[in-house]
Amino acid sequence: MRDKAIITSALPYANGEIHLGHVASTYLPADVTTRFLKQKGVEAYYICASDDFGTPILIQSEKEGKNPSEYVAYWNKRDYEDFTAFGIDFDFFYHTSSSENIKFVQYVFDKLNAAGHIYKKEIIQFYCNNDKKFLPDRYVKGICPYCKAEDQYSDLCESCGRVPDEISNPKCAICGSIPTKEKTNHYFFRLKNFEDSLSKWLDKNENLQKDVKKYVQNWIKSGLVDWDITRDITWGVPIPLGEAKGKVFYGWFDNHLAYISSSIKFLDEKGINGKEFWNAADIYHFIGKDIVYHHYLFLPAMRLGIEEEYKLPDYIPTRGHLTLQSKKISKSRNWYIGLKEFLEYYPADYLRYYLVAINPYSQDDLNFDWNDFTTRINSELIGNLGNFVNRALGFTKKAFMGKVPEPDEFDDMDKDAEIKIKKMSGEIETLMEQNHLDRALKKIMEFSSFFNQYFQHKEPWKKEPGTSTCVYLSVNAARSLSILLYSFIPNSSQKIWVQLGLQGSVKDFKWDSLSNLEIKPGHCLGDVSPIFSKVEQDETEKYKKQLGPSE
Ligand code: B3M
Ligand code: ZN
Repeated sequence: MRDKAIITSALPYANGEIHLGHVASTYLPADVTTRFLKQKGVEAYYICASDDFGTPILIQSEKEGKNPSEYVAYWNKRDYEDFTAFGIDFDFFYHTSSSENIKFVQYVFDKLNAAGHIYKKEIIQFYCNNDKKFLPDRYVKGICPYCKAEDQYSDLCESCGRVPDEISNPKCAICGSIPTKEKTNHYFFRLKNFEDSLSKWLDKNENLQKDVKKYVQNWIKSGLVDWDITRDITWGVPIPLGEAKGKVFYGWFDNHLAYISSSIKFLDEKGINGKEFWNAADIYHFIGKDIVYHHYLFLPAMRLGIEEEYKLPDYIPTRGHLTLQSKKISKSRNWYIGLKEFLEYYPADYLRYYLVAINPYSQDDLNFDWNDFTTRINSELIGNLGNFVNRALGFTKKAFMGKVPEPDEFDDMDKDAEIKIKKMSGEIETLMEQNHLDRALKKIMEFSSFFNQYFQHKEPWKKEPGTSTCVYLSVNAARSLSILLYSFIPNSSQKIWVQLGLQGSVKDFKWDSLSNLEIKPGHCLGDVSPIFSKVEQDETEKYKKQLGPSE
């Protein structure tokens, strides 16, 4: 672990609302990791931006009669608000259409071009004589040549998931007329040049997931194809060549460069040399498994192509997709739950808890299930954690007027409990560093459960000898829990902190201190009340209907 880190998560398209699927695979794991690194004393920054360019956005803005800049500005703001409500704590949220990014993208292109990694080639594209436009990607609809599904975009069949070489029965997606085929010049990035260097980089980077590495290596072995980086549309980063007037870059050429350009802007404005920081930091790009190709091949190849002026990522944590009630999320089929709406019904921490708990560090899909959500919140968050904290603090209030007593001698069980506290920081840290957030959370909950049983077993309410030790250790364990849980459920963690009567914000307390017994005899607790409230099954049923998706 370096003492500096930049964390990014896949940039959300400025093209619609954030839903549970987005946050589960990408934004939440990245946020939890950043919060943890900060607790560890790493100078860590979480940088994100809206992904503003591309044909789908242009088409949608045209449909809504807005100009694309207005359209993306709306979604940039809205997405940021939704993330914030969920406790996603970006240090900086910018946009790919920023002047800084446009400049940087053009700079990178010029450098790649000068190094011989770019070439121009004439290609045939669909063209609409009615709209007087070339029709890339989503501008053409037709029948999928593989599965024969109708009404599919030319760049992706949503029914079989394949990318058609050429769509059958092509129609202009704007006016429905039949397009012609015209010649146009496009620029290509020589991805093929990078087969060896990419393969070497993958081999030597120990921090990348093994299973992902393996299949990316297989793609490389079967041969990479040069990459068309041009679009003949009006919305995008202009290609900085006189001969390329009216042409812009494909969105995947410019979007990931905003990881860098946004970081540099943010850091430079803080008075930190952005480029130096980037190159001295651990670089994390959190993504979902559908964009492995882009992050394990395009992105590193482009950085290699500019001679690693900005270092390649150290970690690309890649996770699977969220399904809803075991079915694939689909906005067009209305099978999704918007984040904003969900948070009108349940506290952010309930969702954060659940989505980390069910989310392994792997590409396996994970499933949001209403019953499971209700059960886990009630039994784990409330029955275990909430119950322990409330019992320990409530009892201290009642029996000792909120003042932590001087401990008596420690019997074996007390000693065991003390060791648990002392070992916790190291154990959890290892899991967090390995990206196993779900396992870390599970272990924290086991710690809570241990203390629940400890408290139960000690029966302090009988006021027999040993009571004060039990109270002293339990209150300290609650303090450890507050620090341990900060990155997962920050609001609840802060509530515990305040109820413990501790000053300031839990986030300012360094990780390693969680294993100290820092609450001393004589310390006074704050006001104590239940941290969580139960999720009622019949309410869940009601919300489930309101929030969708409906079956
Ligand atoms: N905007 C969203 C996605 O495909 C896309 C990510 C860009 S990351 C540089 O998940
Ligand atoms: Zn047309």
